[in-house]
Amino acid sequence: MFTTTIAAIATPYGRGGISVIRISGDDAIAIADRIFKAKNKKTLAETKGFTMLYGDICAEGRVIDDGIASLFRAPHSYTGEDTVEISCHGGILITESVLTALLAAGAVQAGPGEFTKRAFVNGKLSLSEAEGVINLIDAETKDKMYLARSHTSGVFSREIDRIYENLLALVSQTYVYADYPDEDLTDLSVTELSDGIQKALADVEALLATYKAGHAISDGIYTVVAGKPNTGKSSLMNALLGRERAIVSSYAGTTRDYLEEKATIGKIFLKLVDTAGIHEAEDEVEKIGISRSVSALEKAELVLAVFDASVSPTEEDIAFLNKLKTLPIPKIAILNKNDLDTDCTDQYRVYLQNGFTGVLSLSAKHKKGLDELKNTIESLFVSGEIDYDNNAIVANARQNASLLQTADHLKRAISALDSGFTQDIAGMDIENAMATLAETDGRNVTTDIVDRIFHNFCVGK
Ligand SMILES: Nc1nc2c(ncn2[C@@H]2O[C@H](COP(=O)(O)OP(=O)(O)OP(=O)(O)O)[C@@H](O)[C@H]2O)c(=O)[nH]1
Ligand SMILES: [Mg+2]
Repeated sequence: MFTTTIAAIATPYGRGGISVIRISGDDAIAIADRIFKAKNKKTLAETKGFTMLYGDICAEGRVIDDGIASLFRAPHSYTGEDTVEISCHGGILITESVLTALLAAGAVQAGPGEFTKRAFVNGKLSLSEAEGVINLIDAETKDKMYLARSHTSGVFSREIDRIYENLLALVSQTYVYADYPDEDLTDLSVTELSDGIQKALADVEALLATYKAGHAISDGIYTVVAGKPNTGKSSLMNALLGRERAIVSSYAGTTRDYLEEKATIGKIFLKLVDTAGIHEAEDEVEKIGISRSVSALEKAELVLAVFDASVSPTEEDIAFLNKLKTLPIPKIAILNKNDLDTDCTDQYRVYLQNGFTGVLSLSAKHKKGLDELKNTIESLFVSGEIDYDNNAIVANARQNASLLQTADHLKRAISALDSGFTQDIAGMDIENAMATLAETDGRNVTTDIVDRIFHNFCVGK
């Protein structure tokens, strides 16, 4: 399917013990033989797959290093093509020289994710398994790593296949009906067909219900810490990060520009944004900072609204709080500085009765009450333990969108039967559902989507 043989450095750029340069394609073995001379005098061409040979690596007419060539013969390789992986010493110049020699010997430089794209196109991986590979590489939290592994090991793909097979069995019965409408050949009554579709819809909806957690684990939740100046937003940011990242001072207007950092909260992570205090400002720079705070709020998936509960609420607090109530996302009100004697928490609670997902009194400075805040945040997205080895979890917006379309088609099939249409009419909706379900895992997806997904990979993977 691919005419070129690609090569790329598969290990990170830098000094290290070993670097690996990968070559994949019809000419991979011949090209590797041009630069690699095994000590046992055998060429890779006359060596069987799954073999490692030790030998010299040649470039520019001389031996530049010695190393290992690992040979994988099609289809038994990551890409499904003939593949050679050359391990050399991990110096930047050595590694680049090996790659340059391979390019001179006939390979072309691989683009980002091209090895995995070939694996997908050659049927070695489903799309959700390939997406799992990039998440595994990108994982900075344990749960993102476990979820990615669940995808690379096919837990999600198998669930999609299972639902697909059930729909295929149903649709084949509707074909029998369509071909012989007057004969009593089909085993399925309308009620049984409707039950079967209901069951598939329940399976799809169960998957859709996992996206909230999958998104929080895999993508993180864009969370904005907002409030008036000096309420303790940056102190809260630092407390949640567990390090002194943002500048904290008693001067109102300390944070001028917004600051984004990742904070792990149990199984999920937040893309936590500290913002400039929102108020009527005169200063030009401050005005820009405040407008950035407002834009961040517009993108937010969760707001931590910080109030200084050591002083009574002002008109400005109440106006801000009422404005927040109009945002259609979860909001947690933080009544900060509860360590001070002048704790006015109860005065705030009067205004916070509706429209907030949670109201918590804490001290960001003294890191008191943070566990409750973390539990509240985590429980908005994840409840209980997650069985990554057995439960399929939707991990990205693309998968979710295909499943939403699948659910719509199935609902249409059910209402067709409810309205008295014949089985073959419902069958058309089931077929549409099968098409979008197949897209979820990469069958039927357009090349544009495939290109976009693999573009997010690193070169060499
Ligand atoms: N007593 C007490 N002081 C706090 C607490 N949290 C923050 N502060 C103090 O309040 C002041 C302002 O804190 P910051 O975290 O800089 O507040 P901010 O909301 O980021 O302020 P701006 O960036 O100016 O909008 C600092 O002097 C903090 O030490 C708290 O829980 N208790
Ligand atoms: Mg600040």
